Amino acid sequence: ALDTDNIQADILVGMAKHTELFYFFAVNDAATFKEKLASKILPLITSTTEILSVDTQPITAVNIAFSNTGLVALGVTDDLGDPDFVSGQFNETSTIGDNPSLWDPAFAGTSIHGVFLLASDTVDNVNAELANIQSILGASITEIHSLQGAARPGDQQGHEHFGFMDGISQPAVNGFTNPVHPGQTSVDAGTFLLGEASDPVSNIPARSSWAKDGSFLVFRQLQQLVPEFNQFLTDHPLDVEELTPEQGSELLGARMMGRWKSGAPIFLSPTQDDPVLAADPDRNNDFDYLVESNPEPGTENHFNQTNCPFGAHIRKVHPRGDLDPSVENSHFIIRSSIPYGAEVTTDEATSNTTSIDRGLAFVSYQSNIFNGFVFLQSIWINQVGFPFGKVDPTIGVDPIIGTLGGEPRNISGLDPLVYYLNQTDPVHDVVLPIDFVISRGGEYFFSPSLTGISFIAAA
Ligand code: N7H
Repeated sequence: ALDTDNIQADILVGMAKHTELFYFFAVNDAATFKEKLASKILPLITSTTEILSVDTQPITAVNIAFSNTGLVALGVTDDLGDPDFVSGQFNETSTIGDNPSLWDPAFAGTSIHGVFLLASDTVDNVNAELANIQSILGASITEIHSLQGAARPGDQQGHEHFGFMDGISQPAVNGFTNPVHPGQTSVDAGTFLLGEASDPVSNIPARSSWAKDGSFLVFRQLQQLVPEFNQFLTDHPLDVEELTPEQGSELLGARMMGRWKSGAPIFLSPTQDDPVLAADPDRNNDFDYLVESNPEPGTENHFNQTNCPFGAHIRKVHPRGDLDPSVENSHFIIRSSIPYGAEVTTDEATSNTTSIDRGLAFVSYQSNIFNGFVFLQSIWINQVGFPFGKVDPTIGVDPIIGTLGGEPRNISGLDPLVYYLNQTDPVHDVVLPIDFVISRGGEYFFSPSLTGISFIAAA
């Protein structure tokens, strides 16, 4: 079993509650910072064990993670076996398809040393804990940036800003996740935690000593242009028999995502939403994209995107059954994101124009940044041909988050009727005129175990 007393809470369980603050800082005075880290900050850090039981959950859960420049500033120069971590995210913008001129200046460069994640039921609680941490650390740190995440209000709780339910599909971690639901893939803990079973990186001493049970945290501030997204759907309803234009718009959005707004997978419910299916953890992941007999005998998976476009968001990032399981299973991430920014205002909705910044504070955990985030982003999300081997060699980038540098994106198979006929003519692609998700930057961090934090403090 995993040592859950030693693993930070956000990695395996996710500590996002109603509100979560990401507080990015630089260290000015390493000696003072390390002394306070050991004496006063470490006792505040929430472990997996603590978050799992209501009796031990703190009012505000606290996690901490460090960038490579942060570890170096603190005197930790051990090789962690992860070149992307060493580069930092800003140096990889071209690999991951970002336009650095659209990045928030706070993320441009490698000046962020660390991040506190503070999660609670109220902003007041979070601010009180932040004030506590600031008074402990005093002038030894400086704030570089902060981002306040929050669950959306009312019935939109759990839904991201485009309106889709998030957090439905996560890999199961062997030796930890219980129960495992149908359709959930079980993977060894070393995919997420350094030094655990099947850790893909070997012969790196730190991974089996102080860095064991830590995880790389990829942070991304992903802006979502919600009024523009909604306008596009409204203006381009899929023309499917018996659907009203409104339902045709709904269907287009669902086919871009691979799930209805409720979370029901379109592969299982292709023409209409099914909230009961969405809410059932024993059914809402119980599918793959293999079509053997449906709708016509002999129609194979790579010819058929009737139920789900080859390039739908959830298919791009988790191509269930499209790939050999040995390939698919080495690219899992655990996601722990939360929306940020206010609800769309009436002015924005009527003008179809974003004026307030909102989006997703994206967090993923993996034991190797290349296998996880970078691979998904560069080989799957932003590759026009992926999933490879289908009848259409130009499927398009991910319609939700893929980008061609802001150029219009041709997406295959969004119209179910066209692909029922196995046509490949690109004239039937839906063209997305702009990117509805824009990266405002991010950084790569290492989220150590609690003993790892002690090691860093003593370095
Ligand atoms: Fe995605 N969304 O809220 O609209 N994502 N995602 N994502 N995503 C998923 O199945 C979304 C992003 C994954 O196992 C759902 O839990 C948005 C990045 C993975 O079948 C929804 C943004 C990356 C899955 C969204 C965004 C991923 C997944 C369905 C950016 C990786 C699981 C809910 C603003 C690099 C797929 C669910 C599976 C699901 C949304 C970004 C990855 C609704 C808005 C950058 C692995």
